[in-house]
Amino acid sequence: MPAGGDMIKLENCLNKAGAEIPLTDEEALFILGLENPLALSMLFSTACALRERYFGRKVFLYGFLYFSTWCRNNCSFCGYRALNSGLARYRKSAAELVNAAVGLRDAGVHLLDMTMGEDPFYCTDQSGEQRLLELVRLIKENTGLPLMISPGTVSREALRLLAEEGVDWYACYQETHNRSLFQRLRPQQDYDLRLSRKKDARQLGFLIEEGILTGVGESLRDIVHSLRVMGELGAEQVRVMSFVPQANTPLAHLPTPPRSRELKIIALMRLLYPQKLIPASLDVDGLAGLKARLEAGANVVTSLIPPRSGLRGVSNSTLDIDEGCRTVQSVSVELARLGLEAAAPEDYVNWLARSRERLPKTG
Ligand code: SAM
Ligand code: MD0
Ligand code: SF4
Repeated sequence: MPAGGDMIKLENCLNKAGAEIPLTDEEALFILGLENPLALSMLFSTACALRERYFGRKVFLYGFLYFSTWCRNNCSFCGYRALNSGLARYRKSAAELVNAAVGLRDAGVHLLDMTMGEDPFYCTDQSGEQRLLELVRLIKENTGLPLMISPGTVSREALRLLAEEGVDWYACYQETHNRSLFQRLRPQQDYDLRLSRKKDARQLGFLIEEGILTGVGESLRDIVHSLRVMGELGAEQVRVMSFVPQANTPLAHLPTPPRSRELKIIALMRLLYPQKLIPASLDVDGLAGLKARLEAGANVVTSLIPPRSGLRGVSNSTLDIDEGCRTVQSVSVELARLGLEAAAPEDYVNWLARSRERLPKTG
């Protein structure tokens, strides 16, 4: 049982959040520091009530196409970093990708997230940009689904062309908004450039997703600061993923954090931003990790990957894929158990249209 004073403080915070009165930084920090099981279950049920207010029992499902695992960067946390020579890499052919995309569409995903390492083959110069655009066009023509692109820090011009092609979302995660930690996580990358690309994308008419990693040496204050920046950016989708150590990387020996940390951040995001999309990624703990993330207030399941397609994830890059546990079918069974259901395709399309109407008008 937490001390009486803390219980009153918690009830106060949760009442405020329920009334959608903004929490102070100190209140957000207090929430991130909770450990008592009763306090956590109160937190999670408030987060779920807020989710239900705006999304009912409906959850969105995102298919994941990691089409190139080649990367020019050397993020210290990522197995796809350029210096990792111990990795068999791939670039998927257009035919393989269309096949996977159509399979995901037919199974019922609401969106396809086209993700790559920062692979110059697809995007940096004129011809590179052409390859990425051709791939996007092909997937769009063959599926008609809404698209998210996660290409890393590409040029503003590349983003402009992708927007013209009708891509809905630009996902690009800062990982942290503490500049010195950013430099350790993303050495030789420019903090301001990465952040400004998201602002460019917003101006170009994209919806944007911002995200952080947890368990990489950030403080609770850093997390609260990140959540504020996400709000200022106007990101419609905000995420947190627990760091999962990768072989042959500088952070290979850093342990993965206890999951309560990610769950508290998901719940706090929901308290601060009841209307935003918040992913429960299958890429961290597979299907077994879905329940806790949804019960913390997430409302999008990401990283659905077709079995035996040779496509990989990122953090737990092969977990559950070939077993067929990252499919619409398996996820739907789990949703039903939790009293939730996959939204209808038109629900997602309508959500997108409404969100686009709220974008600041430019030009
Ligand atoms: N290359 C692009 C980029 O970096 O923006 C897009 C793909 S990148 C692999 C997508 C995200 O995966 C990263 O921004 C990071 O948040 C996450 N990620 C990478 N390695 C991870 C790890 N070891 N544990 C958890 N998440 C990880
Ligand atoms: C996910 N592994 O959704 C994916 C990835 C990239 N936009 C998303 C981190 O969990
Ligand atoms: Fe490359 Fe993205 Fe991995 Fe960094 S996180 S090494 S940019 S794939």
